Parts: sequence; C-alpha cells; structure tokens
Amino acid sequence: MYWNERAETMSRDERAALQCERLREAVGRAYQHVPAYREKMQQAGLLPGDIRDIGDLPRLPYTLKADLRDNYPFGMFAAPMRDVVRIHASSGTTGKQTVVGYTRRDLEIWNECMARSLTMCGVTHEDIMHVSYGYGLFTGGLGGHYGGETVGCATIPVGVGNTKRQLQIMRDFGSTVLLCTPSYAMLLGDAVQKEGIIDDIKLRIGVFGAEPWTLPMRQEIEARLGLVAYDIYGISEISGPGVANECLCRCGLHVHEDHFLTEVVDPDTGEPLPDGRPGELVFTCATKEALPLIRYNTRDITALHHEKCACGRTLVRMDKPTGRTDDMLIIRGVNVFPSQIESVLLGFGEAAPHYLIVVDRQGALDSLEIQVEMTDAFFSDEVRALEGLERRIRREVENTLGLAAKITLVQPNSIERYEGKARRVLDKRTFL
Ligand code: DLL
Repeated sequence: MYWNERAETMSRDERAALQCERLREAVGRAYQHVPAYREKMQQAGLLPGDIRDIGDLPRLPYTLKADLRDNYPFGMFAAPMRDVVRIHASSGTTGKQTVVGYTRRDLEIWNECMARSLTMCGVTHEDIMHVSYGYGLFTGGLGGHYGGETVGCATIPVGVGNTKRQLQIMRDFGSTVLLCTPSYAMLLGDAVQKEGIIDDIKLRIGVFGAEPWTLPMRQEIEARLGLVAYDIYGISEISGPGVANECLCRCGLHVHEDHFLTEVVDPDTGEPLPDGRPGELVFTCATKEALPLIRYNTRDITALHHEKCACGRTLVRMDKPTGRTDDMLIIRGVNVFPSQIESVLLGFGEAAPHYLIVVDRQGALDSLEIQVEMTDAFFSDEVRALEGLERRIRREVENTLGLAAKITLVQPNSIERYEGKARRVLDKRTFL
C-alpha cells in the first residue's frame, strides 16, 4: 500500500500552514530566477515578501500558456540546466511546443503523486500494470510508468497502438491494471468483445484520463473490459498525470494539494469562486524546482469541493472537467489548437484561408476531418491533382499534430463566411 497518510488526511488548518510555507518559497524562487515572472510581479506592485499567507494567493498575477510560448523553450525555468534531468513537451497554440523541465526532486515528487493516485483507486504492489499511454514527449507514458514502479507494480511499458499485441500481452502477462486514454480503452474493449476473450482477461482497475469522458462512457468501458474505471487528471505544465485522481468513492478527483495549490476562478473577472461554482482551474506549483508555475490558468472548467471525503482524505476534490474556455481540442488524447492546423494550411498556395475542422466520434474513436477550400486558381476536376494536394496536406497536418486526419477538398466559396468571429470548429462529440 503506497499512500502518504499524513499529507492526504491532515486537517485543513495544518495543510494551509504547510501550503503557506511552500507558497512563500515557490514565489521567492520564481521571482529570483525567472525574469518574466519578476516582471509580472513588479507590474502588479508586488514583492515576494508581500505574500505572507495563503489568503494572499489571489493577489499574485496569473501565468498563461502564452507565457511559456513567449519564453520558449527554457525561459520560465527556475533551475539551471545542469540540475534539469528530464524534459517533456505538449502542444502549444502555434508551431511551438510548451516545454516543461524537471529536476531530480521534481521527478521524485511527480512519482510520489502518481503513486498516491494509483493507490487511491486500489492499485497495489501485487498488480501487473499495463501502460498504454504514449511514451515520449507526452507525459502519460513515463508518468504512469514510474508511478507504477513506485507502487511496486510489475509495470509493462506497452505504449499505444497495435491492438492485437495489446490483447496478447494483456492475456499472456495477466495485466490487472490498465492505464490509457478513455477513448483507447473503448477501442481495446471493442477488440476484447470482438475476439470473445473477456474470460481470459484479468483486468480489475482502469485509470483513464488525458481527455474529458462521460459517465455513460465509463459504464461502457467497464462492461467491455470487466474492470472498475477511475478518472485521473493531469497537465504537463504542472507535472503530468497524477495531479488529481478519483478514490474508491468516485465522487470527484482529489488534488494533491500539498504540492499543487488549487483555485477555481471566474473566467470573466478572474476572481476566485466558492465551492461548487464551475470556473477555470488554476494551479500553483508549491514544490517544483525547475518550473514553479504560479497561478497557472489551465483553462479547464471544473468546480471544487472542500468537505472531507468518505474515504477519509481531506484533499480538495475537483469535479470531472467538462470542457475548456479556450479553443484547445483533445482528439484521441492529443491536444490540438485550431491555429496549428491553420498555420499548416497557410503554407499551401492552392488552399484558400477558409477551412472547417470537424471532430466526431465514430464507434470508440474520435475522428478528425479538415475541410479545405480550394482557391479559384487551383480549382479543377482533375482527380490526380486533387489527390496529390490532399495527400500533401494530410502528410503535413499529421507531421504537425502527430494525429491522423482526413482532408476533404471543397469547392471555392463553399465554406460558410462569418461577419463576426469565424466558427472554424464543428465538434460533434458530447462530454456531459
Ligand atoms: O494529458 C497528462 C495526462 C496524462 C493526464 C495521462 C492524465 C493521464 P497534457 O497533454 O498537458 O497532459 O494535457 C492536459 O488534458 O488541461 C485537460 O484539458 C486535459 N485532461 C487531462 N486529464 C483529464 C481528465 C496530460 N481526466 C490537458 N478529464 C488538461 C478531462 C483532462 N480532461
């Protein structure tokens, strides 16, 4: 059993004292080592010494994804590169990735939070853990992996893709815990049903996250794979998976708030909101050395609940995120900004700057179609020319997003024009 009883069940007063001490250190570190943050604080007329109490947190300026982009790649790091031992990245709003770094101690804390998350939903050292999150720059694979090893699970770095091999490993190695995106769990569940091998599978727990998923989807996955499914939330800027997790009660996700100070704020006014009111989720990294983000606005929409949980934990709970206030889409677990697609299309003279991104769910998987208008000059009925252009755009989009897309060329002037803000995305999926 791996859990930090003291951190997870301490009284709110005790935790506030711990958070306060850590907040002061984090603000001092950011101010001293990150020029962009020092500038923000100076603009707000604040010095680190002004932050004395946890109640002073809302006085601090927000950090946004744009700050990470403007200081690409390492400008927001508070630790020298000789102390950075790992780098991950996730999609940015333009071609540039959002880059995150970790010192050795940051990795230890991430592992601990991930191990606590797994333990929270019943994973033990007796388990055989099948990790089907992507390994690589995405934090899901390695984050889940080291969390599993920390718990003491026999951890299998399967990665994504090759469904046949996934099923074979599941069956032959006797995997008992599955980590992947909920949409991939749906797909694996489909395959298990089709092969008729449910009785040969020993899965008992699924830990699914990285994208929003619904309660009906949870029931569907549980029925297909014969396991109990738990929600895990994470974001690379804050660490990766394991920022928050459902416990056995499944009534919200407990945030490891001794490391990640948590607020929900009004998207219009920026003011903190009381428990139960949905707004934008904001985290402050209280213990991070390499990237101590202060009041990082995730743009995820959720509400908080501070009352003690039936499991005994006093850690604040967040509702399942229901969406975002920016235009980031999560398609098959991959973060996609429409602006990334637009910048690819702008590189093709044959395409007009008019397009529509259509996201849907077909069976278990999200689908992405990009309808691209041709220019009058290029427009032709010649099938070979059209196919060639489609192929070139598809290749470029896939290289940029790391995601397969269907490209549909449409006639000039066929995509709706808007006088106000153009609606470039048609998302037909439902998340409620
Ligand atoms: O998705 C980290 C992760 C890996 C979480 C594996 C869980 C499991 P990013 O790629 O930076 O990091 O994407 C972060 O994904 O701001 C949310 O919009 C969304 N997200 C993550 N978990 C959930 C969840 C990883 N459980 C962004 N429910 C976040 C809904 C989620 N949305």
